[in-house]
Amino acid sequence: MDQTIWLTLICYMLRGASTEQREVRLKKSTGSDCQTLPLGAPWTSVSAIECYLTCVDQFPDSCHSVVYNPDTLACTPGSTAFGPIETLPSSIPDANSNDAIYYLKQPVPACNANLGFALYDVCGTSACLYLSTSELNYTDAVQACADMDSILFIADTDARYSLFWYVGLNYLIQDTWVGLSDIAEEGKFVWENGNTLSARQASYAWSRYFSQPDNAGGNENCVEARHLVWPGIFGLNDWFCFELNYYICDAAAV
Ligand SMILES: *[C@@H]1O[C@H](CO)[C@@H](O)[C@H](O)[C@H]1NC(C)=O
Ligand SMILES: [Ca+2]
Ligand SMILES: [Ca+2]
Repeated sequence: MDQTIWLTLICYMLRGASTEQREVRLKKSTGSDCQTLPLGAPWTSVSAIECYLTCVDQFPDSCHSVVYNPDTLACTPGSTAFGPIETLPSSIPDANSNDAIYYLKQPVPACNANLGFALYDVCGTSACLYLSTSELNYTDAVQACADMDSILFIADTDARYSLFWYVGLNYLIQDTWVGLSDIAEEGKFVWENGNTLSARQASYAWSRYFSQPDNAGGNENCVEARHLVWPGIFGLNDWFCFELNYYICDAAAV
């Protein structure tokens, strides 16, 4: 059951001498569907809408969600919303209270369905992805994506990782390459867009069930999404680049 609703607001915001008018669509989600990270300490607001407007006023560039509790009137400013990631410390809302999260839809990338790409969306973050139907080694997968003006899937933020998690659990049926490797320098994992895997992401993204990454045989340098049993326990694993795997191309990250 979808327990979410979109609220459409017209916001009038005073910015110096000029008045900016824009439409804001906030989606309300209860329980544990969506989370965010707090941008600061909570304050009191009389409504969820006032909560959001105050958040934008205080954090014009980074407020993408709020958590509002109608019992306590507590309003907590939040960053980009993301779907549940197993254990991300300090994430809100608190699923055991009447906290509700209201999040803003992020820009939706153009998506060319003719090439087999489709939009996937979680908690307002979307990506235009191609889920392969055949297997290639890592270097051939990188090239296959490039040939379609795309890049192996990049999950370099909490929001994009949660989208990847959602796709992994709901659509993948085999071990699948993502755009992450330590080919250039052993132990230093870099996304195909050049961003380094952050320590915080590393704390939740690797499969804990086999203590990954383990650089088995001294030669595992490419990263796959791996299930213990498909569908089942899920996480990242370093793996042999020459092995054949399914792969995900990401058109939005180019
Ligand atoms: C991947 O396969 C191609 C042939 O399709 C081969 O030329 C290339 O060396 C292989 N890459 C790896 C990392 O094994
Ligand atoms: Ca390695
Ligand atoms: Ca491994």
